[in-house]
Amino acid sequence: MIIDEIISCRNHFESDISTVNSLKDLENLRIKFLSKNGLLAKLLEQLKSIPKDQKPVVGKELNVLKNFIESTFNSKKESLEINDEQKEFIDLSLPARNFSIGSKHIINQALDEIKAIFKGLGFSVKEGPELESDFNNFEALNFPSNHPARDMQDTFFINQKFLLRTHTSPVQIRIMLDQKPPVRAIMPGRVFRNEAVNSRSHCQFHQIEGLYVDTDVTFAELKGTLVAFAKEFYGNSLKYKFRSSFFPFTEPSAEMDITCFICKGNGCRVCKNSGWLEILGCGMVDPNVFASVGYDSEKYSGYAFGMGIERIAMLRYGITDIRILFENDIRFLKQF
Ligand code: 2NL
Repeated sequence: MIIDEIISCRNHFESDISTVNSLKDLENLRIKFLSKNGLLAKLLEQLKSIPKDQKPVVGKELNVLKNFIESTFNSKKESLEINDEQKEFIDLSLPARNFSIGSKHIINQALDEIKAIFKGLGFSVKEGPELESDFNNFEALNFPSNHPARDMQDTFFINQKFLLRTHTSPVQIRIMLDQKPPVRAIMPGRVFRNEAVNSRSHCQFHQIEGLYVDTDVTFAELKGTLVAFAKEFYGNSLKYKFRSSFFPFTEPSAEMDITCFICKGNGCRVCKNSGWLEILGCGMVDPNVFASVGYDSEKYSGYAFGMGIERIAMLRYGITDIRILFENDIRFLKQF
């Protein structure tokens, strides 16, 4: 019966068009139903052989089908064309989209500034591994075997012989084992301590150390170099003092204080009302250190110094919790 075929054609069309997602699919559908040899044309063709008395009814049904197919087809076509236009539409007059390139971490900013100053004073920059031997990290640096730093409590040991370096001094040992004096270099890098993490101390931080070895190097040169550095980094008007101190690897040893750059020496929360800030440790290289790298301490003398970078960055920006420096929270980092 032609009426059944009309119903089946409509169902067929409805199911086909529901899967159409592109203009190409739609064109295939048009060929199948609406072209000269399509399904609709074939049904219309059959009308000729329908008995006269049934023609008005069948003709009407065929007309309804034709209108349905054509209007559904056209509205589908329209919506696909709009989609297509939106996909392809590029407004060349729009300004370029902003994209964020991040910012340099304040630890690296401080490191870079300090490196630039010492390069200007004739120092080269040397780096070394974070995994070190007990010899380079402690033994060669005149740490007695019962020194508390050599305890598992204070140092991350990998095994009996290897550890995570607790300072950048092993880089100096490597250099001295590697070359004869004169040596004039600074060593920036990350170091590790086996400490509970809290707002004031962390199990990782950064240091810059410096070393100068030659004939006739004096404590006066050490002072001159560090004062030149401090004035360039903290400002020309600062006052400074050297206090005597102790390190296993230097003799004599000292710590350098400068007038607090927050309150200019009047006393504030940052300098704990003393007006002074400790910025580094230093001293003349201990003869035992020279002996362990094969330098003749009768012939050569040298100075060394070291400073913690987190401390410098925290003082500079009034940061009170060291942990924020290692969280890499973009909201913190992009302020600087
Ligand atoms: C500080 C103090 C210092 C050194 C580091 C050093 C290295 C060798 C020989 C002698 Cl190979 N000394 N380094 C000397 C004095 C002080 O660091 O407060 N650092 C954060």
